Amino acid sequence: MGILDNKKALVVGVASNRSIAWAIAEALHREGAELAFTYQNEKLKKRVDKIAEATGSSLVLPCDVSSDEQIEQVFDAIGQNWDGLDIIIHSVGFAPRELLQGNYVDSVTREGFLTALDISAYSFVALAKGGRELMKGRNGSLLTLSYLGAVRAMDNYNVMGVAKAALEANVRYMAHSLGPEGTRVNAISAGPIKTLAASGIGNFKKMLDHVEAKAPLRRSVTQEDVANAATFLSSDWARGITGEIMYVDAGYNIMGMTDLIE
Ligand code: NAD
Ligand code: 0WE
Repeated sequence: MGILDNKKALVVGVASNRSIAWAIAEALHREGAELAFTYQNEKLKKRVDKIAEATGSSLVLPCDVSSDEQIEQVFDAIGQNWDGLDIIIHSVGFAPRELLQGNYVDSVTREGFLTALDISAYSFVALAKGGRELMKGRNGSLLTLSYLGAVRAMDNYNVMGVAKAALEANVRYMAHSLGPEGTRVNAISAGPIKTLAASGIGNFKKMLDHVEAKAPLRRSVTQEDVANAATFLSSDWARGITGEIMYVDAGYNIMGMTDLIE
């Protein structure tokens, strides 16, 4: 008996075995969900095939979220294989690398801004639109991944912070829109985790050390920490929760001034 028995879930955002989406897929599977996956491009297909095999899934579909056509094809395929859909996990973010360093106003461009907002924020509601009919009336759950840079100014996160702010507002408007049909919409705001999306980000180790020194729990979080919270939010245990941004960050976000106690 798992808390997701009989639920069908689509997982978007696996790029490696370190992806947050990979750990979420394992946890959803452990709790009994049946899974479908998408991959961004042919280069990543092999890795997604691996997690699909490990979780007994045979639905593995191409989806670059900048393409409405590919999104439509994903839900056509799901509709042909399943009688409905209960859960969508959106674990996708992207901004051109040059924009994720240095002075925000210097590095931001119109094109980079639009790309960041398109891939990191619009794509969540695009998936909601695509899956809407399949999810209607099933106590469905949509979940995305955010970061504290949505609500605080942070070195280097720059345009991604603006995109995450739009993503978090998207969560609230989508919750308002889809609530009447029984679909919940939430986000997890995760603390920093070493994944592909974090690789090549300067000073990432420094960020982890900082969190481990300052967070109430004196540690950083793991993919599994996020995956367990994601499983809860996707389950009927969270039936009363929608429009929420849940922090899974060892408590880092609550802190103000520290280091005054002798
Ligand atoms: P990751 O690199 O494993 O995942 C990012 C995913 O985005 C990849 O699977 C990639 O294929 C996908 N993606 C990017 N552009 C795409 C496109 N055009 N179409 C389809 N897919 C596309 O890294 P991750 O850390 O697991 O990131 C997952 C989510 O978690 C992101 O939204 C990220 O912002 C968020 N997040 C990460 C951290 C962290 O520190 N790692 C912290 C908080 C939130
Ligand atoms: O959301 C993210 C990172 C998302 C991301 C990562 C990349 C790297 C490769 C978006 N776009 C790109 N583009 C690329 O070309 N995180 C929460 C992880 C992260 O990224 C940071 C962070 C943290 C934390 C960037 C600067 C500062 C902190």
